[in-house]
Amino acid sequence: MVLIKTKKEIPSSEITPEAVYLSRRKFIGQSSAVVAAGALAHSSLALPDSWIEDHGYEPGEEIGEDITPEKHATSFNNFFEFGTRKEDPAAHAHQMTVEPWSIEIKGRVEKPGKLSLEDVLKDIDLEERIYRLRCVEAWSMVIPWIGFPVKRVLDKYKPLSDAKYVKFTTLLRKDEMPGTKNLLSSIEYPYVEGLRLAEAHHPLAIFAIGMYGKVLPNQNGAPFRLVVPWKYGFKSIKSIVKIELTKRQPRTTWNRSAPHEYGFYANVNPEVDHPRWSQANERRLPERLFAPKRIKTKMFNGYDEVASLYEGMDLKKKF
Ligand SMILES: Nc1nc2c(c(=O)[nH]1)N[C@H]1C(S)=C(S)[C@@H](COP(=O)(O)O)O[C@H]1N2
Ligand SMILES: [Mo]
Repeated sequence: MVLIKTKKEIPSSEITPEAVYLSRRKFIGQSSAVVAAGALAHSSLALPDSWIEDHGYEPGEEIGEDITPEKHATSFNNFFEFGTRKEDPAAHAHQMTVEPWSIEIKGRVEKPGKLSLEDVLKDIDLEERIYRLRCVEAWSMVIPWIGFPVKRVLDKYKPLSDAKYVKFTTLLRKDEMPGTKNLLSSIEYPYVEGLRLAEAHHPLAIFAIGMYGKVLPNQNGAPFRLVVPWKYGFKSIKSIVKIELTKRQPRTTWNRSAPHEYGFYANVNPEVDHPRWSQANERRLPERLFAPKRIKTKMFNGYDEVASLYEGMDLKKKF
């Protein structure tokens, strides 16, 4: 179908721009397919069936990289607030109340405030983005997100000229998040992540509110999460309740927990190994027992268009 089932072999470095271009074209041709973000704000509402049919999510055989089947992307997760095993988020995240949801926007912005998710999403059009997700643990998936550029939201609240970083914070509600009660946890809660403002402004950085043509399941970070496809997965923080513009680099969860293992930048880089394992290759999920899919990891996860954000930087030091 339109997005992925093309006969042409799409070079993997182009899968996203190509997919985005095609989906935009599709949207322009059929105005009914452009879904106002507000329509997805309630988790009880799904995208119209016709939209899903138009896009067809069966994994394509023809392209170099198949979309990861939905059942794998929604049952093999990292969301430590619900436990550290891959199956824990799918088992426990239903306990998280996602309606109503509000997001506080504060710090170096002209218009701070606490807004309902519906207000944050007002006047924002949705796009589908098919992105690779490369976890620092050396596995990866290909996921069709539904979202919009981070910049669209930040612009509404007008960052001040001295804002240099964006800090994101996940919900912390202990009685709904069994993982946060673990006294031996390797990380602290609430989960915090951050980007330089220039990174957050890059058109590939999105907030997602859906995947596979539906609203986000809780285990994937409902109702509102970050997706930064050229960085390791831990930067793509889930279930965001606070966005803060800052002058200084925020202290982020995994970086605080083990600074020599998890840098603030966390760009996917096959030349900078994790102290305990190589980052040169990755396992593309799902794997079958006797058919492991080992592929070479690419610089910036294959998203070369972000390279200019790091010009003149030593990415071995700023890992
Ligand atoms: N709040 C929060 N966000 C999080 C995590 C987490 O434990 N808590 N895990 C991160 C990691 S390590 C990865 S790989 C991705 C996984 O996203 P997915 O489950 O949607 O594939 O979420 C990231 N966002
Ligand atoms: Mo990860």
